[in-house]
Amino acid sequence: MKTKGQSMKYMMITAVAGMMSGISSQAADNPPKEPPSPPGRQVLWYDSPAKNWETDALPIGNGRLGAMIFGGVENEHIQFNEDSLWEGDEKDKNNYQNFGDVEVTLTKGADVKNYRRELDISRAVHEVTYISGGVTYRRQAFASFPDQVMVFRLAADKPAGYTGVITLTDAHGVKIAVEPHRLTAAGKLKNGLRFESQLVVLNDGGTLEATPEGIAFKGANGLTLILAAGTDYLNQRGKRWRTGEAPHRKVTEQIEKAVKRPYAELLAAHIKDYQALFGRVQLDIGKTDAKIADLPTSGRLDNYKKPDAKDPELENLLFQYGRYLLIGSSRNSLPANLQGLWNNNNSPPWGSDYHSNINIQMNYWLAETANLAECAEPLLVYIFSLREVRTEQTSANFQTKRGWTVQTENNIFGGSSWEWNTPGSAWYGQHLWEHYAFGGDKTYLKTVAYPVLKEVCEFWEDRLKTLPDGTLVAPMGYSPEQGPREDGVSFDQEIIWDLFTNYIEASQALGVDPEYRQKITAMREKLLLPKIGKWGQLQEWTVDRDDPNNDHRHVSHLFAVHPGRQITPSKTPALAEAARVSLKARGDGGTGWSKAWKISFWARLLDGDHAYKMYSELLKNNITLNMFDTHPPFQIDGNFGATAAVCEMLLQSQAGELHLLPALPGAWSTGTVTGLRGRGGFEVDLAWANGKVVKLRVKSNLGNRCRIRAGSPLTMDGQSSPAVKPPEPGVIEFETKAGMTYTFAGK
Ligand code: FUC
Repeated sequence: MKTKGQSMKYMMITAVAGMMSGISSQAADNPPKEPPSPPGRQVLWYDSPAKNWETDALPIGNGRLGAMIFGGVENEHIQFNEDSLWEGDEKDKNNYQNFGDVEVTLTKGADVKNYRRELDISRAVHEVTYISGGVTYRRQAFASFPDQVMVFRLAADKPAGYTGVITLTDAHGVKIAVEPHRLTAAGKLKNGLRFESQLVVLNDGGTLEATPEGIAFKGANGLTLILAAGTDYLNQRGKRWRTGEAPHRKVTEQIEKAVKRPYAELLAAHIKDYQALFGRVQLDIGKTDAKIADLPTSGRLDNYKKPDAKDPELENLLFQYGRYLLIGSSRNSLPANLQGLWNNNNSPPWGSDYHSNINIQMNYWLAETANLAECAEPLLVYIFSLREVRTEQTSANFQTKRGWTVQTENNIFGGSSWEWNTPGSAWYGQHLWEHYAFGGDKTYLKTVAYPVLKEVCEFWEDRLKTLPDGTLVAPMGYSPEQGPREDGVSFDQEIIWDLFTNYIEASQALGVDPEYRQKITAMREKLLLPKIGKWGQLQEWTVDRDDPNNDHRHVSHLFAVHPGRQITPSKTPALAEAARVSLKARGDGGTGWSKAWKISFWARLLDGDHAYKMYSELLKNNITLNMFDTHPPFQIDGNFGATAAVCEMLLQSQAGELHLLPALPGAWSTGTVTGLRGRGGFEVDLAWANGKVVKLRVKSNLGNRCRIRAGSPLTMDGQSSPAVKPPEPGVIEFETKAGMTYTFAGK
């Protein structure tokens, strides 16, 4: 067996060596010809290497695999992750794990000049360039979704004579197998999860040698490193959460396929694939003064902290960075966790887990609106995978027979810890519903979303308590991190209202279960509704005891404003005003995610200037050098929440109409956006000037009737008057055909 294994490995090395000719011809074609940052590219860039993983290093990711890159001149440090490397099981929530590190140590370069490290989020490519001894060195790195590997290239414009050593370190202490072209780490976690990472090194000229430390290279003009990693995790409880096969075969296959493709081809395939998603939304909220625009990102962030600083392109970059990070941490993979998937610690803050009382949901608010619906799928699949184990655990805790819910902290095996977050599954249901509300896929609705919505309704049907006057309340609820457990907390009531509403609409859309729909409709009528308290606030509890001095970061009782749809300024103005009073009292402080949520609240309350104030405060105070959101520590929900909030400022659709520029701040009075999505299957491009819509394109993907609230008159192109008689000033309504685009001019 052993001999056979070795000879197979040997054959692979020979095959890899044979492919080097393809790679080497690329190296000569790969000098840094283009300027580092042509206009229109969105980049984070720095004039020195990263020192700190959490705040400086830059992330790349393909949804499943990710890396943080430091960009040192003499020592390139790449820390990497794969999103299923988790300790724990159904009973033990435990932690998301670090995978390992790759280091490329190079001999000291002479007089290093013009150092630049950048992350181009319009191409999802990381680059390091510098000049040393008259040679321009250039490194590129990317995480390819089509090839399911990460690729690192070291090149130069003249014979570079790269000499040094490449090491792989496994975060669980596994001994590395060293071959001249390949480093392998294969092992098992304490929970039995098998994992493997492989790094293949291809040299352009010079030599490679296996040493006890790693792979030594000498006199190479270029090097290509291809990294693949995986585990035997499977998101199926019936198979005990395992594929049943060691990850070796798959990881090897991924590597072997990638090494056969020339570097330029891997890069081109990656960029094409990435841009098909990233390019859907473009935003312009103003130009930054050239003097500021030329600063490295660190300088931009510093400058932005000044009281009157203006940098709309940096504000835009933060918006787009959220989209970059979601594409990087949630694609045909597990959902983005508290750190997306980037984690260098085997015992990270909160286990880098899935928190169900705000954080995992916030991670996904942008997915539908910011036109990344594919990136929502990992969450939906994850929710679906938990049903069986959660039903058992829920039944053991609540003695229920139907449906399920979650505790606050969750892992990938359905394991859960800390406080029961009773409305957690109903909140998950919102994501299941919204994927349909935006995309309109009935097969998905029928097979994935509807069964879950229904069983969670059943959970509440069995659990809701009837008060003497017939009102229904959720027993023993908990408004996250506020006060004791009691009946009828607003957080629970509002989420259950949302669940019932989503269920009713889902069953209508499918034309199924009319009787059960009626039952849920009747129950929704009886639910205890939000109340206004003695200081005009929206009550957090049934008892009117909200403290006006409570400035806690959780503002859970405003769920009905956002992401819910029970309270809107147009339909429930008094409750919206009460929500505003509560929000003002909670104040503008908080952690990154808390601020991000508050921006969305202000947007839903149609106060664009307050939303903008908080967006810019988040950017000033909760964004680190690498533009990660910090709680502190690093917590990615604030990045995602900030992007989602900007969408809410520019387009809302929760109230049965496309509301254009509902919360446009004075600071962004002129601009354009393309590709925002609205419920009902609409894609919207907008141009505005002085706060008013001047151009509008609405693409109707599903052929639904379209109602638009623009706030100012719009005329459909090709017609001299509005398409239909406006139902009220500033509102138009018209029928659409699926696949057609409708364009309008505004005054
Ligand atoms: C909740 C929040 C904390 C943090 C943690 C991951 O408990 O209260 O602020 O976001 O989740």
